[in-house]
Amino acid sequence: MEELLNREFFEEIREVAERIKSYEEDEITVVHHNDADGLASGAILSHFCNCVDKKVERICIEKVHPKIVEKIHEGKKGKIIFYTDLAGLAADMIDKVDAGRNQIIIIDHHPAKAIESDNVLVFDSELIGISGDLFTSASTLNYFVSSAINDEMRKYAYLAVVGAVGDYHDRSGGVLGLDRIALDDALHQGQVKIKIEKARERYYIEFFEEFADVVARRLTNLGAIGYEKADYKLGVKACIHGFDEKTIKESERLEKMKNEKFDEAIERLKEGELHQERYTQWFNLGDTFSPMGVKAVGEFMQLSKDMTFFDENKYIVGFQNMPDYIPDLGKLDLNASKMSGRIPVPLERRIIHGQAPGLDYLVPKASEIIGAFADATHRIAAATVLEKGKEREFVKVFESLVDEFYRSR
Ligand SMILES: [Mn+2]
Repeated sequence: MEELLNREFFEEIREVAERIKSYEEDEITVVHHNDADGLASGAILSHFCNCVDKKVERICIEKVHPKIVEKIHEGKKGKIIFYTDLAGLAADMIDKVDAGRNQIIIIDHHPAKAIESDNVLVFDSELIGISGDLFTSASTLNYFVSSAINDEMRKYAYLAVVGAVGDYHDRSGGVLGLDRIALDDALHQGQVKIKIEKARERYYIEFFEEFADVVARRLTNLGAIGYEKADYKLGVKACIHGFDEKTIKESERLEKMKNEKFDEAIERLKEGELHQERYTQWFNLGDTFSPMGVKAVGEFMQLSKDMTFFDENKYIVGFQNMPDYIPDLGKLDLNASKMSGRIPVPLERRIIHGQAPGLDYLVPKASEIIGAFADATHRIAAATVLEKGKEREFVKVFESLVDEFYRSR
């Protein structure tokens, strides 16, 4: 594998390994995202900590927000805190909140900002020139880091495959890049079999006796739809121990609830709750998606973005209120709204050809301007967390950025 990857990648792994080796406390905190890739990442890292004889405090969050980070770091000193499948862009904020008390290791594949800090290590594929949108999931990164340090972790190669499929990295017909190397590892170990269906690869995972896409979907149901009742715990457990009947039932129940809520939302948008601007069409779901986590708005848009009630030439921006209760942390005074952005296919083509600005530029930039916190941004899908009540202002700034792009051409 070494010859296939760049040197920086191995230097990063060595750095993580050194920090773990010299760590004398007995507990490590793992903060992870709540979608399939995030749950698989949380499972890999937790298991890795156990492999190096550490206890794990696991915290599943939907979004990186200063108030959430404050709560996580409250009372901690001299600890290692991992953040994974999120926080690539939030390193600076986390560094400020932590103020040198702990060692923070961010393992992420979303666009990131490098920072100069002795305490915060940002291991983000994007910073070493590997697209996290196409070539590596967070699970894949966690798999490589943990299995390079501890050989026992190689048995979890299948989780890298689940994470990559969960993030739709198989969308061109099969997973690529680092994800592919992890897949090869899993194939060689007999953990996965490839099945070709309609010129598309599907990955059958022996451990789950199920395909990776089905497993990823269950995990996303548990983590994202069942977020407020902490069903991600069932998901992380299933990653390592398999799915029991109860967990599968719960995933199905959540999916049914989600479909009902999504249908209701489509009706409301058709009936006039969709606002039209020059370049953007937007809506605010408020609390109507509760008790689903705020990932739901993004998934809703992913499923509906090409339906005919949306203008195929406009950006789609949706908001959903963030609850003030974080299952692993308790009640927080967040007063926050989650924004998701998606792109109908015709506009997507223009973005890919550089004829229109991508969400990876628009969302972080607009967030910076209004003081919001973008942490998961890709060209055609992005999210940010803003203060509740600033939704209109966000759209305004977003519009002006698109306008600026066209004027400058
Ligand atoms: Mn991910």
